[in-house]
Amino acid sequence: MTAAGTAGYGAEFHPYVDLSTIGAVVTKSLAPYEWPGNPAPRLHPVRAGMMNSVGLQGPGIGEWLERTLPEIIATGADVVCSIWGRSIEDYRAAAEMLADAPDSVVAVEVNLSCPNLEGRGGIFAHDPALSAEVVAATAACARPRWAKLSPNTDRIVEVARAVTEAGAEALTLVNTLLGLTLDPSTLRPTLGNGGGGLSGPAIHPIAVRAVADVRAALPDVPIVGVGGIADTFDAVELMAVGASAVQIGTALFAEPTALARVRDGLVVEARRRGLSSVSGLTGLAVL
Ligand code: RRO
Repeated sequence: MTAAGTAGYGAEFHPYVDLSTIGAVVTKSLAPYEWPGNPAPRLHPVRAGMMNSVGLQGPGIGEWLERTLPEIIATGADVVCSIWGRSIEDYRAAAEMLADAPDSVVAVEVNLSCPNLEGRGGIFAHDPALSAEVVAATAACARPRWAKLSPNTDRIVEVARAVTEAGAEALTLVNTLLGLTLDPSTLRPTLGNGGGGLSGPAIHPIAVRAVADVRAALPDVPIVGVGGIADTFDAVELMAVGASAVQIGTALFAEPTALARVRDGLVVEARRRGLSSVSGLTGLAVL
């Protein structure tokens, strides 16, 4: 799958990879309303990754359903709609707006872990009870909900347990890490909003650890692994520690076709290990 936030809201990657041949297109997170996002610059490349502070810019779910979703559906892709809000009521409204979405919207990813959400006193996914309340409020979307969690906490297992008890069918692990970079001449932050979220190969071992820890505690909950996948083995690693599927994000900025390269690499890797399907890679790690 594409990772939320790295492939837009529509079918813009279709010229590079037939989107009907990947797991799903995961949208950038959408709120029940239009949101302007943060001041530029919003992206900044760093060693082994990227910093971002996009600030949740988006057209709102209503506009997306009407104008952009049809172009993804036309490609034959499955769609996972990522949602965000500043309050529990926002998440509830977002879920209600998706209740009658076409069947191509196969799941809703409840983004509890944006690092660039100003003015609400922290990341939802650092608080197990609050995260559970958000997930419970999103049942109206009437399709499987995946909770996207934060690596910026040592409570990820607790949060994972709380959100699955509240109705999340799967967990997407992990979002970006809080970071800050400076411009070498001005010594001001490189991003328009100050700090941001770090993604890319730098965070890959952190994602692998998060998936392994959550899988050990909750072996029956499906996990979608995401964090710094650039090559096939990165995806194999996330699956081996317990992910049932993976998402690719930062690598797409330099190489949109990485989606197909890693997908095909997983098939080869499964065969090489004598497995009849890629899903056989899940849980193979010897820990
Ligand atoms: O929009 C963003 O700034 C953003 C989001 Br919603 C997120 O979940 N993770 C991230 O690194 N950036």
